[in-house]
Amino acid sequence: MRRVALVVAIALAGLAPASAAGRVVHVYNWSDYIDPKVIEDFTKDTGIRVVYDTFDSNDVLETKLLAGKTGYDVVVPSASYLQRLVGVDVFLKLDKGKIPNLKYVWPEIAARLATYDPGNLHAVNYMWGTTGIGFNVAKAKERLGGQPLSTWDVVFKPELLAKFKSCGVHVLDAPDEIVPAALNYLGINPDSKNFLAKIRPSIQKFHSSEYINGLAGGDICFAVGWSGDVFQAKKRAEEAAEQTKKPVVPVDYVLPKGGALMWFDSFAIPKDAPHVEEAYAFIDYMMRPAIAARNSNFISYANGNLESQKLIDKEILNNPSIYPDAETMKRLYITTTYPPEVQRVLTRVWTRFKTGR
Ligand code: SPD
Repeated sequence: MRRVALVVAIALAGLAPASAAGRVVHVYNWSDYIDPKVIEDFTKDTGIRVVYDTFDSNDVLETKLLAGKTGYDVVVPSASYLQRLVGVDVFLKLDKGKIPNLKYVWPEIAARLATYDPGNLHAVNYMWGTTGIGFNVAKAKERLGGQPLSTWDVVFKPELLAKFKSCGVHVLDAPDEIVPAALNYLGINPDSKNFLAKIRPSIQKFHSSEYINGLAGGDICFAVGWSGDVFQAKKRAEEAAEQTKKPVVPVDYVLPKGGALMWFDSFAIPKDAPHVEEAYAFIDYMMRPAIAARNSNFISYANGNLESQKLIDKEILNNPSIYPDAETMKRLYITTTYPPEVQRVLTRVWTRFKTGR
């Protein structure tokens, strides 16, 4: 993935504490998952330079962490991967005294995260969201003839997905999410072999980040994707229309009625992190309510910081597809880590699905 080396010179920042000269933190986070100004401000406020790399797949992150010596100080695995990596002792047990802003965590989210990391010993929730469908409202209307796009039928009924083939369909390259979505759709029908193969011809690409610009620019019309990313696509489409004075590409997100995955991405520190003190400083900074709110306002994801909600834009906080209300919450399910033998089957099923063989 893209490497964004944010070398914010301490000398230029002017505000940097002199004692912090030369300090650095290496952060490995999801793409499109932070307000870039927040990184600059972190350096200004603490004097710690940030080297910021991005990924768009838990599998990529996991492979690196299992190989070791990544050089990263802060990483952001999703909860089911966190669970497996905690099991093989990849992360430092957090010294919570070094993260005073933990007092702002949202207890409900911390409790949910404890399913994966008992006692919340190794991770602090950053953002959380859901996996649903991003779509071009106008193209969906044309193709579905006014029938609402509100269930997973539109993905898993081959004849429905085929209607979108001509305007571009992307699906997350995330077997741990798409296979459970298919099983949930089937009501856990185990015989899913041919089932996925039938929708394969309508899918142009498996990718976990290109769909943001794809939807915003009208190059694709349909994506199984992550909530905040689709809302970022909507925002980019609106900004582009504003700049070009052309009609806006109408993007929307739906959490299908049949149920959708809810996931949690959390900060953790690898055991072999070279700059542990700086990693704590980074996590603590991200847990400042004002900073957590700025990030959520920028990336359209819910965060795990209760106090920040006072500062979150109303259109984000009151959007049930970002901050689900009790009714929406009932439709969300979670997945936990797979034992290695199941993971192997999943990988095989996924490769067969993608290659269409
Ligand atoms: N662009 C940031 C997307 C973050 C998505 N995290 C998803 C994890 C799903 N298991």
